[in-house]
Amino acid sequence: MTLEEQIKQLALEEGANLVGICSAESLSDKEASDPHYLLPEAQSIVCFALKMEDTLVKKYLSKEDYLSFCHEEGHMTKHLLRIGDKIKQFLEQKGFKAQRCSANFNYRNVNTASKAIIPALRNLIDLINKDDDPGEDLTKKEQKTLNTLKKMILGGLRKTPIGLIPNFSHKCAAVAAGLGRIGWSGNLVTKQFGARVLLNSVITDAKLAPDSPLEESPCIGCKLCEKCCQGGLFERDESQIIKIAGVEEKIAKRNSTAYCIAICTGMAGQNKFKEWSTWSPFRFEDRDHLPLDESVDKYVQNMFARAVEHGGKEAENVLRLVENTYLGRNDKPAEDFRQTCGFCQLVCGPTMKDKKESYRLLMQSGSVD
Ligand code: B12
Ligand code: SF4
Ligand code: SF4
Repeated sequence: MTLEEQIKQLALEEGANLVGICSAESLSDKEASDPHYLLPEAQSIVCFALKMEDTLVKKYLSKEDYLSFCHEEGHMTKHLLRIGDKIKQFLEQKGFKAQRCSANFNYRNVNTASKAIIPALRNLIDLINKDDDPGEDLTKKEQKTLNTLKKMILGGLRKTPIGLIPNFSHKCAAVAAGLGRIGWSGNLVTKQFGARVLLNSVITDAKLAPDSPLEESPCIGCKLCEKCCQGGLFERDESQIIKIAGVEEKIAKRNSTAYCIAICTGMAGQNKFKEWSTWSPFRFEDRDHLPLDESVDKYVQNMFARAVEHGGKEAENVLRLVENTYLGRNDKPAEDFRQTCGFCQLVCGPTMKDKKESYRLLMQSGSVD
């Protein structure tokens, strides 16, 4: 067996559903996908995918069962790290350098070195809750701490980076390695599983024979992904051309990431006509007034600060996001994972019949209070 075949066999034995190889050179033109950032000697990337369980996705979309799907996503993320570690070990045993990426929550422009923010935010939320409790009084010392923490942390949240640059873009690698193509939504769409896959990659200095990108895109242009997005991250009628490893993709024109962050982080999530929602119980004020220009970034940053000031569950939601970002999910139990939207990805099942059924389930699913 060639080295490439051995790597792919190992990935599949470890549970990957799709695996492919691309060259480092093919991805070096874009900051987000330049593998030399993580491994200066990078020559090749092994990219792999795990598929989601369709029945759990449908129960999630129809609001029948929340936690089973959340746990599935949490376990998938851990599984992606394990597969990556096995490939890294294998390559290192062969004498090569290898860098296993994080599946998600790892950005070039977010400094997560100091984890002190996590206990400080916990402390702030506890003090806000205590202050709001009519049966409790803050001591002078607590009041002082509350004021200091508010100044420090709320100021920081109002500067939350919105344009996130990943350490390494798995979607770009997956296109170059032939796992799928970028669909209208901006998600990777595969022939076998639609967009219902999560990705990870291993970067190595081994010069491996690359696979070819798929010639035809599995995206059929149904745009059901856009119909179930409340955030407006991407357009229905306007397109943009992007180029990945020489492949031209015509995808929806993408707007500020803030439009997804507002919804997908669980800060809000009811559709305009109040017929259905995400799994988030929170509704930010002025949902219909989410700015349509670049001021949306500021608006969403303020939303995080306002949620903390509210205290209670809304503040806990922000703490969860901060933990995800700072711990990169590596150090958190899989069961802690909470997803509230992801609809643009989850609606995009492997067949048109599945997509239509998934869309119908979501539209009839009502609202979470
Ligand atoms: C940052 C990020 C986000 C940000 C920004 C999204 C983005 N920029 O693409 C936010 C928070 C909005 C987000 C949302 C979601 N994400 Co996300 N996210 C990432 C992350 C960390 C990097 C994304 C990336 O590769 N960007 C590529 C760069 C090039 O995009 P950009 O600079 O913003 O693009 C601009 C230009 O450069 C140009 N462009 C030029 N080249 C390219 C190439 C691509 C691929 C695109 C889309 C654009 C683009 O277009 C844009 C300007 O309009 C990856 C994990 C990882 N490390 O890879 C997960 C990842 C992409 N997310 C994922 C998922 C599932 C989601 C969500 C469905 C939410 C969820 N439930 O998890 C939504 C989907 C939103 C959507 N329709 O795109 C999966 C995707 C799986 C799949 N089948 O594609 C990933 C790969 C995580 C994983 N390990 O599986 N995400
Ligand atoms: S839902 Fe339809 S249009 Fe959207 S990415 Fe999937 S196949 Fe393409
Ligand atoms: S995850 Fe939800 S809010 Fe974000 S782009 Fe997809 S459908 Fe829209």
